Amino acid sequence: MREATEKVTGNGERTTHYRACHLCEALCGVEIQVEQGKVVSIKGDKNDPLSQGYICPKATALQDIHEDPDRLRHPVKRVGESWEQISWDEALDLVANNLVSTHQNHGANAVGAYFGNPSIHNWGMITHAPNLFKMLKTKSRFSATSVDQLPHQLIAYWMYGHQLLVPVPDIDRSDFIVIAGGNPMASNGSLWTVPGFRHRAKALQSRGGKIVVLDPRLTETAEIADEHYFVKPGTDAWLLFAIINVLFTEDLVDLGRLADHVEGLDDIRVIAEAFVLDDVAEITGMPAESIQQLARDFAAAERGVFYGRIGLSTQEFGSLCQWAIQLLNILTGNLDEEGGSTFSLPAVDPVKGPASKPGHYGAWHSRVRGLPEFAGELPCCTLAEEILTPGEGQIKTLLTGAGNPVLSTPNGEQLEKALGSLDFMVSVDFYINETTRFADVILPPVSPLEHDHYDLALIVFAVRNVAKYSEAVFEKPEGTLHDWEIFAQLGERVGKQLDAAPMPVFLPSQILEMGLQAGPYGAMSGTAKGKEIGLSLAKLKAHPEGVDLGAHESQLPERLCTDQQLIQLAPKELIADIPRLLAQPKAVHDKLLLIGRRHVRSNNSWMHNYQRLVKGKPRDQLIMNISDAESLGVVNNGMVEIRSRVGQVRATVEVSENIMPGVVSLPHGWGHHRKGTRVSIAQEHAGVSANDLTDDLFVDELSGNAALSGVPVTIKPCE
Ligand SMILES: Nc1nc2c(c(=O)[nH]1)N[C@H]1C(S)=C(S)[C@@H](COP(=O)(O)OP(=O)(O)OC[C@H]3O[C@@H](n4cnc5c(=O)[nH]c(N)nc54)[C@H](O)[C@@H]3O)O[C@H]1N2
Ligand SMILES: Nc1nc2c(c(=O)[nH]1)N[C@H]1C(S)=C(S)[C@@H](COP(=O)(O)OP(=O)(O)OC[C@H]3O[C@@H](n4cnc5c(=O)[nH]c(N)nc54)[C@H](O)[C@@H]3O)O[C@H]1N2
Ligand code: SF4
Ligand SMILES: [Mo]
Repeated sequence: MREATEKVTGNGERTTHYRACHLCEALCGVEIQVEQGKVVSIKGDKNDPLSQGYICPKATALQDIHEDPDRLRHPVKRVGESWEQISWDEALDLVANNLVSTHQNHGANAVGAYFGNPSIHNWGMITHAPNLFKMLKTKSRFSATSVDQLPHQLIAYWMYGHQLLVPVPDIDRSDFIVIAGGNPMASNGSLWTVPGFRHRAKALQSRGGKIVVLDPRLTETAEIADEHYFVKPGTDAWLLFAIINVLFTEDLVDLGRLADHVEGLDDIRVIAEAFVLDDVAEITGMPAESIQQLARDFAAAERGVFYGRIGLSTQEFGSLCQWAIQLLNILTGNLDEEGGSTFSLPAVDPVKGPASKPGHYGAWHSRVRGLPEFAGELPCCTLAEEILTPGEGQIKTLLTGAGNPVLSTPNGEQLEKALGSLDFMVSVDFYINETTRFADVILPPVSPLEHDHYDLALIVFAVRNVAKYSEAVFEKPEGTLHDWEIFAQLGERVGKQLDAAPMPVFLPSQILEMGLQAGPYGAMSGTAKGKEIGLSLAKLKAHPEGVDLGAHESQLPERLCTDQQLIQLAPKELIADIPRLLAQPKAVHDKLLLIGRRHVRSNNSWMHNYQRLVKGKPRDQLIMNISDAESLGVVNNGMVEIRSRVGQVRATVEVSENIMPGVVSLPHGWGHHRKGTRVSIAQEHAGVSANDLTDDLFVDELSGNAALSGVPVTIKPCE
């Protein structure tokens, strides 16, 4: 047993703090040393049961964010072009009054909200933001989900009955993994909490296992894989259904233990017949023999798993792709089996627990374009038009929390126009970034090291069941608020004015304690495991390195949330979407297709203000295949103009053989040249924003998820 804080006294006190890095989904355990109130080192924690000492270069940002002079420490109000520091009372009153007056004068839906990615890495926002929304009752809610994993959640909801029943590759026990549209060597894994992916992949390979990558770029993951195939952006659904077709025609379908727990198998067989190998080879660019061989190898693998990530969800057929991925694992008997595609059992269980939200689809539609809501949120590619289009329900006041949609959602320039036209905007964020600069008031929470932490969201996708509570490293300075306090106080103020019944406010740690006690490893659960382990906050505090709760175990059919606990193989909405895929134009047009990429020293739009992470050669080049460069007359390091339906940007070209002909790649999250921000280092490394090219009208129509991949662009060299 270790103390959360170990003190060594000498010339000045040195303390050691154990913590989970919350910056990305990998949740690495870190050991932070502090001397005289200053972080002096951040290292991987070897005793963390999940990450076992692994960290990436971004871990240092925990210190850099904390110390960044650009980080806001007090609420600010915009006065013309400048910002004025105001008190918390004034700020919270001003915000609450504006939220309430918009609500009263224009209706509940005139108050919009956008929540960004870090909001799910911040447990206080998860526990306390809903408080405010219960008061506001707006249907104009948006989040980074719909530029990301929405199709995964939708498919889980339709097939397994719950949006969070998303299985993950059981890499530590697998011997065959196909990775499509994911680059864990750069991203450290997503909807797959797999810290130290490299080490785990190596272990798999040294057990005799194999990794296959399907990606339009020869990525860092493809480089360490055993096989890599180029796939034309946006055509994966063809490929995946062709593999399913091979499984049926070659009699390789074997559902194993789950055979009696599925519905709709015949429908799948019929659908797959439309995907003929030779056609699919032409459409996707992957040779017919390779598709066939991959199907055979996958079916033959003892413990195999197909994984498809963001390159498959942020495309025109994102939902069909994620459906096909689940089908592949089920049809080969790999779902819910050791070394296959397995479900976690988190200590605070969002699936079977009392706060479970299975999801709902199409309960309402966006006002302007009629795209469906999912789980209470509308697709964020409709945010700008919902602000700009007059009529009842037009968004007049916007709340953003932990996000930067100007750089992270399609058609950023249009969104800028929209934000500039709002009656009122408030942002809960500690930076004046490309989005929050439009706010009238910014409410900054404490620094990440000034609050305690428990991961309530991403742990669902972890490769092992673990639980870890991190104490704050520093006490929060006087006169500052946690994210949860900001939302609790706004909820209280808004509730009072709207005459809503007050909500009881518990601390996040009290909510955690209740969740742990009632959860599958808690004494109150009444299960054998619960009695044996008796997980509680006190137990987590006694083990700051984290508590290991074991490898994933088979849980189906009991964990399913569908009627009669049957897996729905062929939901009607998905079947109805197949004709849209079959109508996809097959002709190769004269446009190049734009995709993105990630770099291990970056994280969406907000790791560019730390010198240690941006130093070195620029990383925002447009990668282009040699053959395209030759035919366009573009040279390496030359400047080009890239145009799409919505905009144009200029970028330097990196000519490469590691990208498919006809495809170009530009990372997102850059474009820090915009005026009025306060991110000084990022401004010196401005880059351009890929989302000034991505198109708000280019979506997966079924889910409404943005299609950020496969955007048609034209390119010409600059004079
Ligand atoms: N073209 C293209 N676009 C993409 C993607 C892509 O692959 N290609 N990826 C998409 C994906 S997957 C995502 S998730 C989105 C991300 O899009 P967003 O979530 O909108 O953007 P981020 O850059 O993550 O936002 C970071 C902001 O959160 C703030 N923040 C950080 N921590 C906290 C905190 O604890 N509290 C509060 N209140 N604020 C905090 C930071 O200060 C910063 O301003 O981008 C999407 N956009
Ligand atoms: N370093 C770093 N880590 C991060 C982030 C970051 O910005 N930087 N962001 C975090 C977030 S919010 C998320 S959601 C995750 C995302 O995690 P990943 O899904 O692993 O993200 P990417 O690295 O963008 O990998 C997507 C891959 O899809 C490929 N691709 C694009 N279009 C297609 C297509 O049509 N078909 C196929 N088959 N492949 C395609 C791209 O070439 C790319 O290699 O990463 C998280 N981790
Ligand atoms: S991979 Fe890096 S950023 Fe992600 S949790 Fe680990 S140390 Fe933090
Ligand atoms: Mo994301």
